[in-house]
Amino acid sequence: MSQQSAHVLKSLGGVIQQFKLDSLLPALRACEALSAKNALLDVAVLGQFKSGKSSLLNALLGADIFPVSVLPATAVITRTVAGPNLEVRVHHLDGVTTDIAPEQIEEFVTEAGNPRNRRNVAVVDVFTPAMQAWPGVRLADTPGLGSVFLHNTEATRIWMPNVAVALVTVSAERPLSDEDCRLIAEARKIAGRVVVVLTKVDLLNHDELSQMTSFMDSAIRENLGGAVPVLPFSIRTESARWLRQFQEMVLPPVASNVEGDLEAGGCWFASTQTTTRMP
Ligand SMILES: Nc1nc2c(ncn2[C@@H]2O[C@H](COP(=O)(O)OP(=O)(O)O)[C@@H](O)[C@H]2O)c(=O)[nH]1
Ligand SMILES: [Mg+2]
Repeated sequence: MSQQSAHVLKSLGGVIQQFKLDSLLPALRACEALSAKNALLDVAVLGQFKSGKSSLLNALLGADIFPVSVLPATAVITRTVAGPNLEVRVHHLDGVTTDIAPEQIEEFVTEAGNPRNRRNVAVVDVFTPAMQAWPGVRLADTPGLGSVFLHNTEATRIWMPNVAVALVTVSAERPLSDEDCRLIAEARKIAGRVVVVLTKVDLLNHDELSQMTSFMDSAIRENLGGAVPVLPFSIRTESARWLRQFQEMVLPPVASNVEGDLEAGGCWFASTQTTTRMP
């Protein structure tokens, strides 16, 4: 970090503390993190509740790290990054950090274990050997947007400026909604790259999947005035194939561009082509 940036951030921190502007603390932390040497590239999964965000991340990691539920499960932003052992670190809103046992994670990141975020968690970091394939990349699970739990939605919005790559999950159970389009538009403004992941495609037959992806391509073009790649995905059937396709298309370019991305301020990709990948 340059001396000037360090000075500005320090002054900002002072102002935030003096006027008790706690809601600005996450944004300040984001600036500090991005300015730090060896900053990580954040790849975030965003999407409506139950659209399969946590399941997608668990499938990618090959480990059940993120809690999955038929009810809204993820209450705070949970990030995962490479580490030699499985370790879980909780950052509280007041700046205090505590390490917890991996079995305790649900008590901190789920709505059931941490209702209305009464434990005042800012973010949870999971260090795992499962991320060794993507050094420098931090995958983040987020609370769903369009939520009945307003504090969850707020947590995601406040943190979004950190995101270099946004994966927006849209469930095959329901066609692309206005809310999904708004989220994709918002993600495009903030993240350098946006990929829409059409989840739960096991619920569709081949023809329905074709119809759904063409509908999404045209709806995205119409609503956003440009194309965004749409990738089908499922954890239930043929998961190995979807996963392979996802890994080929999304993660290696991200991992190999970590340094360039960070130097360029996190923006290395602007999609102009629809690249829906069909089976
Ligand atoms: N049929 C089907 N169900 C899925 C798939 N992925 C997730 N689910 C289910 O969808 C529900 C919500 O999943 P979750 O990952 O918790 O969604 P999140 O709230 O977006 O993180 C759970 O009941 C999952 O078992 C999938 O590929 N196919
Ligand atoms: Mg979740």
